[in-house]
Order: sequence, then C-alpha cells, then structure tokens
Amino acid sequence: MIIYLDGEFVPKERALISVFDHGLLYGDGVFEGIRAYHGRVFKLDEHLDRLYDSARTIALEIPVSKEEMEEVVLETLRRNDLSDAYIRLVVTRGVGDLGLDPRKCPEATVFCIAASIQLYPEELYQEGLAVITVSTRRNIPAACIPRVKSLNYLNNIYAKIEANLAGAPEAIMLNAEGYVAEATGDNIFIVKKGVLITPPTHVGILEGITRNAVMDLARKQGIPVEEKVFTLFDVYNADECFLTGTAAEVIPTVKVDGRLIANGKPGKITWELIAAFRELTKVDGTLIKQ
Ligand code: PXG
Repeated sequence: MIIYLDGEFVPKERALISVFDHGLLYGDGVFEGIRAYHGRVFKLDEHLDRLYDSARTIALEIPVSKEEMEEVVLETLRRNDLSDAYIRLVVTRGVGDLGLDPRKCPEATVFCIAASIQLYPEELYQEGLAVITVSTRRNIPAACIPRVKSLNYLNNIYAKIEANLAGAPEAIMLNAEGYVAEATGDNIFIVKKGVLITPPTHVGILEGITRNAVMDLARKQGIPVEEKVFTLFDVYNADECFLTGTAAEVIPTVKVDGRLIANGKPGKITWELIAAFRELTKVDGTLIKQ
C-alpha cells in the first residue's frame, strides 16, 4: 500500500506521523471520506470543497491547492492500482509543541490513504436496519460546528458506543433541543405521504455529500423534497426511513427504538433512490486514469 504524505508517495510502513502532531494531540484537523467506483472518484469536487470549507472554518491553511489536492487523490489511487476504493484524505494542524495554540504549528500535515472498500452485507439493504436513539446529543454549533468534518469525532464515538452496547448497528442523534439531527456517520431521511424530508443543516449536522446527491436524484424523479426540522414522533410515524453516507450509500431503516417504520420493510421510494444512487455511481465522477 502506497500512502501520500506531505508531498511524497511512501510505503505504508514509512507513512508515519509525529507524536507532536496536533491532529493527534488535540484532534485539530479536518478530513474527508471519499469513494471511487468503476474507475471514477464520486463527487470529488464536492468533497474537496467541503474539505477546504472545513479547513477555512478552523483557520487551517492547507499547503496544497485544490487542483493539486485533486491530483493527490487521483495519483494515490493510480499508485495503488485501485478503481473501487475508500479514500481517506486528512489535513492536520501539523507538528507543534505541547501547547494547544495552533500558532505553534508552522505547517499542516497532509496525507491520503486509498484502501479497498469493505462493503456492507447486501442483507442489510434487503432487510433494513433496526436502529436506536441515543442519549448523547449532537454537538451544538455554538461549541463545535457539526458542518466541519473535523478530527474531533468523540461526540459521534460516544453515540456509537451507546449503539454498540445496545447491539444496534447505528444510532440516531438528536440536537440539544431534541430535534432529529443525524446518525453517527450518516444523514437521516424520512418519507411521509410521498414527500422526502431531511433535517436542514442549521439543526447541527454534517452536510453529507450523499445526502445532497440523494436530494438531487429525488427532485429529478419528481419526488418533492423538504429540508425541515422534525422530531422522533415524525420518525416513528414515517412511511419510510433511510440513512445516507459515503460508506453505507442509501440504507433502509425499518425499526427505530423498537417501533416498526410502517410495515417494517424497506419502502418504495427508498428502493427507487437506492437504484438511482447505484446508477449514478457508475457514470458520475472524476476519471482516475487520464
Ligand atoms: N454525518 C456524519 C457525522 C458523518 O461523519 C455523514 C453524515 C455522511 O456524509 P457523506 O458526505 O459521507 O455522505 C458522515 C460521513 C466511516 C465513515 O468510516 C464515516 C463517514 C464517511 C465515510 C466513512 O465510518 N461519515
């Protein structure tokens, strides 16, 4: 495995980070999780835009232009001869001393890992997930902005631990006011009377690339889409529910907190969107080979 690290392509064994890197010491940094399908990187521009927006928000200067970063991702895939892959692109504050002041770090650390992808079992898509709501609330934007895809994932990890202890594959997180926010690594959608509904970003969520792609697909199919706040009442009484994310794509959710969603089977609109999303990944995306 060949890793891109600070301007070089090195074997995995030589891709090492200092213990003084503030990404490690303070979770000070940003990242992206990206997929490649059939020799194309899905929504690469959108992922790069989000990475640079996240970095700007935490006042982190990325020492590589967006155009160069695109080439970093593509070249990492080429060096590993991958056409279907999971890509992890990370920018940390870099090496400093033991003080948390970011000014202690003169230059950001940049690395890119491309690995073969571990697919979710097909049964999960056929049968749907049974998830729970956890007591850990999503970070409030006034403290730690959820739209920033930062290296601080402890909020989500607390929720994941609660899900693990309850034997659930994913967890629904509410915001501090009790509105439905998102899952630990996925966005949430419900369908009610033919309308596709997802929380707006101001609820305090990551604005998922898959979320946005699914909303576009729905609109193209003539399905009305609304971004509006809702509660667990709306989830329990939804006609359909699903989660979206780079890793899971579009995955039906058929039980929440022990309540069946409608008849407990993945819904019709969910199936249509799963199919449309799978088609999109075949044709959309930046070609890896020139
Ligand atoms: N919410 C959160 C909190 C996330 O971390 C999403 C929503 C979905 O966003 P995208 O852009 O992927 O549609 C995420 C993304 C992993 C993994 O290894 C997690 C994510 C992405 C890729 C891999 O668990 N989270």
